[in-house]
Amino acid sequence: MVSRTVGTGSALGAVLLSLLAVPAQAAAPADAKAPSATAGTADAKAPSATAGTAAADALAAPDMAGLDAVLRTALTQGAPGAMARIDDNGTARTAAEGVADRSTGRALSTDDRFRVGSVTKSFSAVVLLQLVDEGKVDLDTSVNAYLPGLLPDDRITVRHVLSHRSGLYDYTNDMFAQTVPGFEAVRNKVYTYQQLVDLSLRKPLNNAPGAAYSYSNTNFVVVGMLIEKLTGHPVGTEYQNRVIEPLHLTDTSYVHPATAIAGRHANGYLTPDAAGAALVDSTEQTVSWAQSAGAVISSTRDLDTFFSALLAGRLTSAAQLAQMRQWVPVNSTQGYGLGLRRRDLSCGVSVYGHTGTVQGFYTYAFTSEDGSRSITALANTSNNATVLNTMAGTLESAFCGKAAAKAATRSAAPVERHEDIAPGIARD
Ligand code: HEL
Repeated sequence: MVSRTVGTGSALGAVLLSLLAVPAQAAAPADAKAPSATAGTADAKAPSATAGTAAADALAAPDMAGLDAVLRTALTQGAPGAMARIDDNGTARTAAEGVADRSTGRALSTDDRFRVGSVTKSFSAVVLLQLVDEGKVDLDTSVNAYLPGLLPDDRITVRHVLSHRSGLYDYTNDMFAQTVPGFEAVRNKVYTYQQLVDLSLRKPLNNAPGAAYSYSNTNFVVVGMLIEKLTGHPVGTEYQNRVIEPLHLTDTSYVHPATAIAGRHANGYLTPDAAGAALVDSTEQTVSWAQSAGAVISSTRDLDTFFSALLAGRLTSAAQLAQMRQWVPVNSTQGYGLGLRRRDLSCGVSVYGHTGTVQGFYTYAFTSEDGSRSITALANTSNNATVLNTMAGTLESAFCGKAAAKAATRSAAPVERHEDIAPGIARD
């Protein structure tokens, strides 16, 4: 067990100062326009802005012993390593168990970089919402107005793709129906965005535009295409200029289609479908199948900094942050905004961020209402729903403190609800 407390006051101060230079901070119109039903569209699941308002100053102290117990449990369930970093008002607390590299036995460290999977979607959403702030794109305009002829239905708006309500089929359902063969088939492949959209469009829409929440990587491939079309730059350049540099995220990169994770990093270990089969080292891959939906590399410190800044309102205008926080229900304890998840914890606290599953890496990165307390947790395995569910407990330890442990002894641990879009892919 590694667990330490580190003051980060001066580093945080530098970040805050630098944020004064972040573009698109100007006060924007206060009307956080709620999505309206397009003619002929059953906007059955209209997002609401009301859920999740617990004040950050009411948070219990993090339960570091409970956090470490969660990480150790993940190891007993098959994760080679598991770690978490909490950044709480300038104080960092870290815990790590197990190994970063099974071949050398090197211990996992919270300084290690890793693949963040769909946490990338929050980076993409921030870039697009900054473009909304700049008047370059409108949330309630058809995607086809910006990318003529791309999508089969003109009623699909920019807001629909950002909130997974477009109905666009998720091509990864088929790609990863068989876990290891699916992964090996794409590990070194380089796709264009158009090719990924074409894979999706082989299947009909899951639902009429706006009618239902249906998580799909295709949506954030379209977001990447919008960013590139509107800015004239690759998404990596926009992440760099708008998020990575202003926040000094020195562990964060977007290197598509390069396959290596530069610098000190955790190796990822994919769990095969066959029970008892050896883990597959899945560290190196292009992640071209995901790109703006999932190819960012980062660290626990950087993701804490990112979500703290986002919820504190330092990456978009207040109006666009309010748009990101218009929730579509996912299940009884979760909502999806615009590239942002909300999770309601057992102690009544709601937290904001994203989860990520990319071969060999499970990530949870969430922050409090005002961004003052953040946690990023990683297990360096995937295709292991037991580990995924266990790692959700890191949020309970970080934001509910010892109350979470008490609640767990009173009733069964909270059960994750999965949208089983493809065999073995737990999506929520
Ligand atoms: S799935 C999710 C998660 N998101 C979505 C995206 C991401 N990741 C993927 O689409 C990867 C799917 C394959 C993952 C692979 C594994 O476990 O490594 N599983 C299989 O191949 C199963 N046959 C909704 C969970 C998110 O949290 O947003 O990241």
